Amino acid sequence: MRMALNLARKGLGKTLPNPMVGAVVVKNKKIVGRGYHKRYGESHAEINALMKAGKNASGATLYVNLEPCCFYGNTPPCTEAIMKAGIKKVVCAAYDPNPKVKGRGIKKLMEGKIEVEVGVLEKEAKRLNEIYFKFRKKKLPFVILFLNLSLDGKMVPSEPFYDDSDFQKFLKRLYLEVNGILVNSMQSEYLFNLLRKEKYRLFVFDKKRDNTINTLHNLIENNIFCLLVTGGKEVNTYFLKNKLVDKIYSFFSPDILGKGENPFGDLGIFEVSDCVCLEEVKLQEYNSGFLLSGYPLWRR
Ligand code: AOF
Ligand code: ZN
Repeated sequence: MRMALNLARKGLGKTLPNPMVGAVVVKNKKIVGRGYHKRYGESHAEINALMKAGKNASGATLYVNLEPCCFYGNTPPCTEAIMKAGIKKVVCAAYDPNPKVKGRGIKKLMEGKIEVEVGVLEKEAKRLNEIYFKFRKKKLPFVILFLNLSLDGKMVPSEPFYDDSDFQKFLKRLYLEVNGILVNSMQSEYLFNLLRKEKYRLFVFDKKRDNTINTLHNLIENNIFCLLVTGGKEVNTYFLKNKLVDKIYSFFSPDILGKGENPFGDLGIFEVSDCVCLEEVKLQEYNSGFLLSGYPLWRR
């Protein structure tokens, strides 16, 4: 399954609104076929892996990080191809939240007398496709809040990571998934330069004008599945207070400013025990600073 997840990752930035999916066919403890969903509209992971396996697929086990589909979309149902190939057992990581699938794929396979196991590395699989799961379940884009802070927690008006090639690699990877950026009116030159690469659509935040939830729903209609919020204090506070943030990246440069703006204003929290905390925190070291990431948890 780990191999399936790694194969799936190769589709990063090319599959949305489809998920990233990888599949491995195993027979007599040997890998006889591997495949992944390369880009939206093209054949599914299972089909690519089954093609590689050929006749060896008969009696083999298929590992896949998402429940196989069971309907005609851009491509025919994977469940049919799996049964036709004579696969004996299917191991998958998670159910597909697509209303056209949602357990029906598993049911179809079981009706075809195929042994099925669901839930292997489920958490990792859901994280890998966190953008897909969010829009399928909530019809909302996955919102990433990006903060650029000094060591004393103030918003840094420049980009200390401008010349940091390792950090640029991280940003490149991030921008493969992000397709909309929300800013407030005060923007840095760096961000504007990035936005000129037109793939990203720019939204300017206006609390008075926008009903944010409606606006976010509209973004999905416009194929914005992942929104990067990188505004000022007002935007950050609004998004966090309204529980609209799915993930936070906070870059800390080892500089002490002594003065400057805090990234958040009043969040309406009175007890320390009620504060917003981050889960699954990771810390990555770069030449120009540290990048902390995590998923916010609201305790109230
Ligand atoms: C799979 N394997 O590799 C992927 C799946 O229009 P289609 O035919 O490409 O179908 C897209 C839907 O199929 C997508 O929304 C999701 O439910 C599922 N994605 N399923 O068995 C794959 N990419
Ligand atoms: Zn499929």
